[in-house]
Amino acid sequence: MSEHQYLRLVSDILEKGDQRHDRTGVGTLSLFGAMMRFDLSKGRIPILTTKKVSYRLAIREMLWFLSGDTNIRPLVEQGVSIWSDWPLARYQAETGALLSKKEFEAKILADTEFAKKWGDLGPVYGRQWRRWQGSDGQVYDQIATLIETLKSNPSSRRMLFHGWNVAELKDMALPPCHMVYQYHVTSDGRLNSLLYQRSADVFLGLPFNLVGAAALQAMLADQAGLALGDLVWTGGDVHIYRNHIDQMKEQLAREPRAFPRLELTRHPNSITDYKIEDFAITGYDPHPPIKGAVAV
Ligand code: UFP
Repeated sequence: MSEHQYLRLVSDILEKGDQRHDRTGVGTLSLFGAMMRFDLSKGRIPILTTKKVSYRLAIREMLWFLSGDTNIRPLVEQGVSIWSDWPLARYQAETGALLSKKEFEAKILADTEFAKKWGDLGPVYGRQWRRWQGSDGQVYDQIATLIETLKSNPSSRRMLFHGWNVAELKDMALPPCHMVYQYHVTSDGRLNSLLYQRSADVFLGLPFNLVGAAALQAMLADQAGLALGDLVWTGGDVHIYRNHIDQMKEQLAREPRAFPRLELTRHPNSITDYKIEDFAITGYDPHPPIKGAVAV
């Protein structure tokens, strides 16, 4: 079962990880360079079962990326708080105000101007994927180009999109972690994908990133009329925060179960038209959730 790959990665990091200081001040155990390969061809996608993963949040986040939006407001409207810590930290640093996340999110929802000013994350994923501003003055929709190429020239070796827009990094709340997605179509019409993630929080971030990448692959295959192949995940700085070590040991002691199935129940005309209700996940039978604080 392929969840063993994740658990092996966790135990490798716990055993051999370099103890490092990191930007957040929390400290990590870290390995450099890792790979996992998940076979999606049987309809199962890598939603971890050794703890309950709120996969709907990850799919909602992916739909938000695809919409091209970079403001947290539409996420908060759907009860998704995963991006709220960054703008809240900026708000507190710049105004000195001490708001809880709940209070901050309430203001984002109640006040359009406040949301515009404080809820934007800068030119993060959605902007780069859908509206990359070229030095030639043109705006590039990398996702539309990708889908077009998947349909018209599936043997291309140039099917990828990239979030690391060097000129705009300084304006982003967080430089992209899941940074490059490359695609490949086999001669029998299966869509493979390879995600390169430069930095991976193995306990909190990575389980989400796997769901997002798999959901995206399923949508792209649906749009291009292809079957699903492998999802290859590769990580650069792959780390466990020191305050997640106990949780990771607890998770390692659990026996993985079969990954759930994903079925898209509708075939929208465009990649931007998918709704959360279109993702039917069945057979998800995870162990209980494990809580841990996110390092901002
Ligand atoms: N992180 C992830 N996945 C994500 C995301 C962030 O694992 O999708 F947005 C983690 C990786 C790292 C931190 O622990 O957030 C980003 O910090 P840095 O930019 O210093 O790598």
